[in-house]
Amino acid sequence: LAEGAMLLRGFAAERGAALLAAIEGIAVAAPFRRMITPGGFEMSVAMTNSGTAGWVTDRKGYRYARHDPDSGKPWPSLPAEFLELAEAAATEAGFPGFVPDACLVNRYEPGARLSLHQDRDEADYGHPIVSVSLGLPATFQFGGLKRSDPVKKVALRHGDVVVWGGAARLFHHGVLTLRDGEHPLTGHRRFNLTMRKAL
Ligand code: MD6
Ligand code: FE
Repeated sequence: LAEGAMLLRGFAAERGAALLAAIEGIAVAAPFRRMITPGGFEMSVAMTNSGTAGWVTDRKGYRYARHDPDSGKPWPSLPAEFLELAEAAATEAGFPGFVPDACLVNRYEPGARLSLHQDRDEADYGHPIVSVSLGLPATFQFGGLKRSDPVKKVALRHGDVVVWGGAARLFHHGVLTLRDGEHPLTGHRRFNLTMRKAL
């Protein structure tokens, strides 16, 4: 995609069912919810987390929190399948030894979108992010350091993994409005895992 950003087509495809089962387990302890942006808007993407820290947003801002604000409990721990996949994908992309401590789980239903943003709430941008797409396909927008930089569009399908770090770590990106469809494992939904070293 760019220097530091690599798309690994189908890298997680054969693990899709196991990853989705792990997501179901996470959602039992920490249900998906639509969070509120600092500007007061409800996000169209529903989110939950696993790991030592989870990404949250509310009227006070964006941050990582060690506890689920809805329950007051720690987030469910990172499943072993997530850790293994993150390490393997990062190694394949040239970032060996990646050990995430946070996984944001995004759930898209038809009509949901994620506007252009940077991932910059992590403590150290020296670590990459590993992103896994499951279920319905989506169009990913991939820009540059400036919000106004031109964007490339790339289709992300079930099992695709994106690893990015290095020069691309702070590039803007987003997901266009999800179109309805039916996937054998997820029905009318898309899930995305983004694994990070947040703390
Ligand atoms: C998504 N992904 O694919 C949203 N962020 O649903 C992201 O926002 C993202 O794919 C950082 C690194 C990789 C990503
Ligand atoms: Fe992001």
